[in-house]
Amino acid sequence: MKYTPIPSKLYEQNRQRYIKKMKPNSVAIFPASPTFPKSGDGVYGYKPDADVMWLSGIVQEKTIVVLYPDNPDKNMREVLVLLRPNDMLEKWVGHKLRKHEATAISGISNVQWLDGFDTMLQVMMNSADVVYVNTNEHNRLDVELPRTDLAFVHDLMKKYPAHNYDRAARIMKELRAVKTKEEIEVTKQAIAITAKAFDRVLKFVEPGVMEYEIEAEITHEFLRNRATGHAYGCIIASGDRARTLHYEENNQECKDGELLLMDFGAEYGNYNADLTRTIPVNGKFTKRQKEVYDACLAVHNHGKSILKPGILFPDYVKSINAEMEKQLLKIGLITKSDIKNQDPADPAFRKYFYHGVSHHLGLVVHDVGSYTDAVKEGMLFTIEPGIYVEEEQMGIRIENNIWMTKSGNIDLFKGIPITTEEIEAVMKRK
Ligand SMILES: [Mn+2]
Repeated sequence: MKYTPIPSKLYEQNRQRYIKKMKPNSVAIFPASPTFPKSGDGVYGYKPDADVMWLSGIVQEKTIVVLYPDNPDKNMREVLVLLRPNDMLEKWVGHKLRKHEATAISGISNVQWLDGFDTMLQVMMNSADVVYVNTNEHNRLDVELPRTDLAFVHDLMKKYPAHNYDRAARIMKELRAVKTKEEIEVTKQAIAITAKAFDRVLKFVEPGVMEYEIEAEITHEFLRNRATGHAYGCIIASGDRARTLHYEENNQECKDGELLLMDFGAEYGNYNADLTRTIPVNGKFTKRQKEVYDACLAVHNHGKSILKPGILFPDYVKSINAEMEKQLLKIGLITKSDIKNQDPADPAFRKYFYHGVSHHLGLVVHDVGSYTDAVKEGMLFTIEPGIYVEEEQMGIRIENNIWMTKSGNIDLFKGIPITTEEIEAVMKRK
């Protein structure tokens, strides 16, 4: 990992929050996600399991976190299980964590080697009544590969069929959605790096540059600032490409007169930033581009003014949609009769705005969290309305990351150019 050490307090606090939600005399087991094979003998760069990361800060394959807060043996209330380092492995792939290093990162004093895990677990299982097992409960989960999370649970249940099992993910979903001050501090670093990359790009873009050259500028800025890399496949979409929400080819020329939509974010300390900006390739918005841009910005600002603790998430979405409808009327993309004759299941504004306006953000870009309940203090959301106009080969999206606070919210992207005037001022050339 490239990032500088994160204070272990972040993870200690998270474990305390989790333990408070556990039933009496229960044990919770969190195995890390596996490494994923490429074709041939390669593997993809290790992406730590978000739950293991949240509980321990450990980025190493085959790690397991075990919590057993009511264990009569004080030393066994929090245990971190690690792969035992061996010479040959380290000659090939490099250093593996020693016990004292893992303790420094996680704040967990009892670190055990994986080869002793089964024996250790047997003693714990024989005394615990409830076992929290962790499976991926993301609402949009869709995988073809065999699920190692399920395999672990099945094995455990086969060996210990008489225990009461419960869902670790249900608690995780609720807790991980609410970010602590410490987590926001790390997120702010991811955002600061993302802001630097955007500034670099504003000064770099001109007619004739290729989309991949812009991607390279961003990657350069990310890595030299200790980001792990991109939080997700970055989208550099000039002209009509901007209407494709997950366009990642980034292989076209940016042409004079076009708009350029860029959706990218740095991953730093395993936390993510998620920024979208739309800029004019030649540094100056046309009158029409500015009109559509300002309509999108008005919806964005409306979102910021109402997304606060207490609002029901579906009510927020309804209000955004109403504002979008108003703005689209104003710029002539839809008419009053379009609205009058619309199918309520597919309203007129959907032709130009066809995605969700906000998602939870954290250790995962589309982080876990509820989209049906009231918004809570501590949640971190994106606000990202978009207007996509096929007739005008144009797509605009404006996205910031907003942290819910007791008194309202904080825009973590404050200071990053967002109005047409601010963008044009930075792009201005002699
Ligand atoms: Mn987003």
